[in-house]
Amino acid sequence: MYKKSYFPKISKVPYSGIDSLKSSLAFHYYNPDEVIGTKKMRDWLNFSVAFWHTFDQQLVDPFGDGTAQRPYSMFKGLDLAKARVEASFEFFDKLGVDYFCFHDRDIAPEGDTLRETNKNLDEIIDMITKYQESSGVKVLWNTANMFSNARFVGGAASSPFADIFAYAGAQVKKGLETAKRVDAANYVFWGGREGYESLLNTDMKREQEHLGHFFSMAADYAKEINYEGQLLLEPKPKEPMTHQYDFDAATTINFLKTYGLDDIYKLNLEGNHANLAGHTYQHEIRVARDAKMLGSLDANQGDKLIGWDIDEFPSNLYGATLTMYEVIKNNGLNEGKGGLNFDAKPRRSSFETNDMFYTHIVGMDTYAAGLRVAYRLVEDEVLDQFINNRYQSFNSGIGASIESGNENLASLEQYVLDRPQSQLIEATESGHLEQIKDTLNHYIVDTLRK
Ligand code: XUL
Ligand code: CO
Repeated sequence: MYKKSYFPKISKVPYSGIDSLKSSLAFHYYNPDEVIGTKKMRDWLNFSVAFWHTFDQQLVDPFGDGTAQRPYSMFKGLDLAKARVEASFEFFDKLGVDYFCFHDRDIAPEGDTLRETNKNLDEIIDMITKYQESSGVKVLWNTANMFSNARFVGGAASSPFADIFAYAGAQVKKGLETAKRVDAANYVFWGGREGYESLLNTDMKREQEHLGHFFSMAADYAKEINYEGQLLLEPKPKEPMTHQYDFDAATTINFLKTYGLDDIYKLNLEGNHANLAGHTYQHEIRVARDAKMLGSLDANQGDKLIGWDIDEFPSNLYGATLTMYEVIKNNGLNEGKGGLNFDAKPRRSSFETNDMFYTHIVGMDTYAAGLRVAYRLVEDEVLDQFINNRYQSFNSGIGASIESGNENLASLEQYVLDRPQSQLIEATESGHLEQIKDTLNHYIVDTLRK
């Protein structure tokens, strides 16, 4: 042990209910073993800490250096890597989270060659697997960082340079072996620099074909080594590249279908990425759910007033409610293999050690509250009633005939040709959106009061 304790002033974060309105180092809505409907809260939510934001991040922004004050900042190199692992397992235990996620390069430093880098990685993984055994903490997913190093300037699997494609292949091979060693429930690919800046110097089709080929090689290798976790792609529309190949859920699903990979891969969807693509988070989750490709979630939020990906901890109850609505309707995330990973970091001004806890507490409580409200909405069929009603004209008559494929354009013409405008207007109904939103507000307030 480098230190006996990294967070000596903090004890296990308890569930205190809502007796006090003031935030404290306690959960007000997250009561891990409480059963909501069919599952315990912890199993609906499978909360996960993102190693990179919580233990590596120095809280830089595009204009300023890091501000973070961390209890292991006196260490360097592999010592720092090891101290961070020690700190992280103390953190998971005190916070009461069951999972964490990491990139290969978050947890161990690079050497000069991949062989040296892999050796560093193995040393840290040895340590992590020991901690996993004693604590029971699991890995929700791991991934390869193929975007920070200068070699990935033009991408990894979509790089115009064959040596870099080869390097990325070798790195993912090690990543999948690591996933197997730590028994990661999922392995994630976020295409950091898989995209392009300008078509003036890019062969888009050739790059996308390379990418498709890369993902099929990765799937083959996962099979070869019997890695049984779920493979996931994580869409993001921009940052760092101007055009990202995995723009959003629909684009990514289309990409997977084009390369015959849609039976193998599912999606890891992130709140702020959805917003950057001009969607709500709920939209992205619904697209994946409808395609039966909902894998896991990176739970964070953006800020409409700032244009970049700020990875803010979620605190928006409305958004969390609608996200959890989709999760419940999906009966959980990929049969319990998915979870809510806080791909989120404290604000640059929240630099104290305590803030590492407060940020996770607000994120966990927000989603726990969202789960409680959403479960009631589903149970009471609040939205289902509105929606089923709205489409009821397709349940009989011409609507049922259209849905069963018995109509064609000529028969539809015959049906409406002489229908006066007044009758057509009568066939429509108000969407009652404000009424629904009012009901939703009542559900949020009423559920959380209890
Ligand atoms: C970047 C992002 C990544 C992925 C993993 O915006 O979300 O942290 O989740 O590489
Ligand atoms: Co993410």
